[in-house]
Amino acid sequence: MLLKDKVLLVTGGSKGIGRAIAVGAARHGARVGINYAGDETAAQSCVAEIEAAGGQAFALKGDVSDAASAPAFVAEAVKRFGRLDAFVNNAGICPFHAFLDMPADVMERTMRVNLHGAYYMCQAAANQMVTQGEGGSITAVSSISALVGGEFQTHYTPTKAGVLSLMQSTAIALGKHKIRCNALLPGTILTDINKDDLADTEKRDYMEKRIPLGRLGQPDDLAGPAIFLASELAGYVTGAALLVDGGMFVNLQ
Ligand code: RM4
Repeated sequence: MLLKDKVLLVTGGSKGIGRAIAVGAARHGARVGINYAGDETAAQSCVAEIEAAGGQAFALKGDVSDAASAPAFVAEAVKRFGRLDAFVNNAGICPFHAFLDMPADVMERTMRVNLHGAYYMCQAAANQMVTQGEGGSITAVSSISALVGGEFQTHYTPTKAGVLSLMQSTAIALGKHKIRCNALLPGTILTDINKDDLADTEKRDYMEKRIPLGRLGQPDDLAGPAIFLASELAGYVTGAALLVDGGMFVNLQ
């Protein structure tokens, strides 16, 4: 029970990596709030899964690219649970597209959701933690794509590099408040955002062959690392970047 009596929020928590982190945190004793963009059924099913296991949870709809969604999400946690101890910024999109004819609206939307949204959410979480005066943990889901590129991800990889850098700078800005800020860098994890891309069997085989552990990741592979960073076990960890990629990044030959 690494998160007993903690309140933890996750953006993009109705499915994929965010859901796995939300359910895992609840299993470790956290009371949980999830943000979701629009899939009410998925969001309520996540809440039901947590409650069925004896936990407490709520879901709040919000477009993270709208700055106002951030204080609203944090305020809901304070209203329901009285505090905020750990925040996981996970919401993100990756509409794969070629560079030369990338539509401006696709590039802009990706920047606004992945990077601007992360900024607003982490800022709102930090302000609540500073008000509480008891420190806290902020974890942002960056990516292996913060470190390497993708032909059809020229709009996406800069956002993941930005999220990594945001955690490095907020770690400095918030250290005086005993708030730890860290980045998770997932490799290729099977989720909704890449199911179409990985439906191409040649692409999927190529990606799998790059992974020393021999398999693509699953959302649950991110739960343990996220719970660790949110917990007291990581009490001296801040400004860190934790690759969770099955060894893909280091695998040149
Ligand atoms: C990740 C990484 C994966 C890709 C997803 C969409 O950051 O690039 O390979 O499938 O994004």
